[in-house]
Amino acid sequence: MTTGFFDGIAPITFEGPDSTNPLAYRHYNPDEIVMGKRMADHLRFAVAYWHSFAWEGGDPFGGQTFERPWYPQDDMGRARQKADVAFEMFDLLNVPYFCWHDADLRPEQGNFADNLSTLEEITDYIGQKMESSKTGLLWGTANMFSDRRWMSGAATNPDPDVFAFAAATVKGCMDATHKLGGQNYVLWGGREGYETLLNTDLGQELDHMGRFLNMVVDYKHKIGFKGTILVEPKPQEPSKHQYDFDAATCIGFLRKYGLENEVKLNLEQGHAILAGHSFEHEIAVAAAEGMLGSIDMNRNDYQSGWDTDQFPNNVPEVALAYYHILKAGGLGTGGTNFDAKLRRQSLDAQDLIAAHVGGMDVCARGFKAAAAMIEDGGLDAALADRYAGWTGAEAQEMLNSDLDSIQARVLSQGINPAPQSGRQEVLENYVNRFV
Ligand code: XLS
Ligand code: NI
Ligand code: NI
Repeated sequence: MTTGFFDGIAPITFEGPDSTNPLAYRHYNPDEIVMGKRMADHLRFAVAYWHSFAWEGGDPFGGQTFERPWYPQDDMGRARQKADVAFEMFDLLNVPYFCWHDADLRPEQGNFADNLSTLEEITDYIGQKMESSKTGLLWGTANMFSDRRWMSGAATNPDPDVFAFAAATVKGCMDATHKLGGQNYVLWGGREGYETLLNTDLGQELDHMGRFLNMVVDYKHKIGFKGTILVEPKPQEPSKHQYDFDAATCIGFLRKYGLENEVKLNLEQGHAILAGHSFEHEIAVAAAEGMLGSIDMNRNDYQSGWDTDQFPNNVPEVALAYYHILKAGGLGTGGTNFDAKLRRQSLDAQDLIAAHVGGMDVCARGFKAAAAMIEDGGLDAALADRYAGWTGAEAQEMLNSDLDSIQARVLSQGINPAPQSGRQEVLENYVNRFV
């Protein structure tokens, strides 16, 4: 028996690029082999429970616009109904993964003991559903930013009782993630930052955050959780400044607190833009350090300057992101999570399906373009050519020498570099052949 929420919508299948059916995949063909692997296994798509089922359509100027049979979300019966609808959507989309926050799954109870027991109850229910579903858990996480108790931070809160509440909460969420076979556990610190330095001891807060994350890693090993611990950079919003500002900042933080071999990054397209970067920049920075973990795929409205969490629709942008992911050896335990929500005027069940179908198709198209560029090898050849000088023995020896001997060599050989073209436009034209 179904909930009826998606009545009239058939399972979404691949119909090819010529299809005009708005509810069909035109590019995402899960079983198609690309670079030796099923497309589904490269992309590892996930639905974000919070945007698709918990968010009610509010914005800073107005409240709920959606009407769903599982509202108001203050009751465990309706939490189960919400889970039923979620799994119906996962089946319709044939999506391999989903992701959640504790607060998306069950109502806030106002105290820790009841938060924990209701989380256990609903994740047991979800676990039963997963037994007959093809959809697995990409990651779980704790929402430590919505309730007012978190207003001054979680692990970075000046009040040690909030640190304790946060630690207890994360333990419960890690246990639930482990129970459901989660592939990763994510920490995004929306309120781990500050509103004003006038009331903030930045050094102490960072030390607490480093200690907290070490406890998370210790607990992962204690319970034998094989997934990856991920932190998610974002420069601001909701805090004025967030400590996990961008990939480079997070990497410095992880090294300072001895976590560089334990924790990787979950990078989000819109967060990269908020930090003044491109998505491929963030991916390349993480990949260069071996810390690429997973991606949250979305886009911002480039005029509004907010984290608008829209579904992706720009193939060339997505192609460059997947190009760097493929170059880094793929997503590993990570995946492509649609941390994306409908516009608040998109009221219908069909909008929810169409948004994911479009997002998956845009990603598949970009991914295939990226794979074609890798297989063609044009960018790699251009790189090899540009750095060819460094393959010489003299250049390599220089890296192990010193300023004295380098100066002597420049004088004796009369070294006088001849500038070479960077060929940016040539390379941009090359990319345009594929996207
Ligand atoms: C918010 C974040 C959030 C994380 C999970 O901007 O992207 O959705 O992905 O807490
Ligand atoms: Ni975000
Ligand atoms: Ni995110």
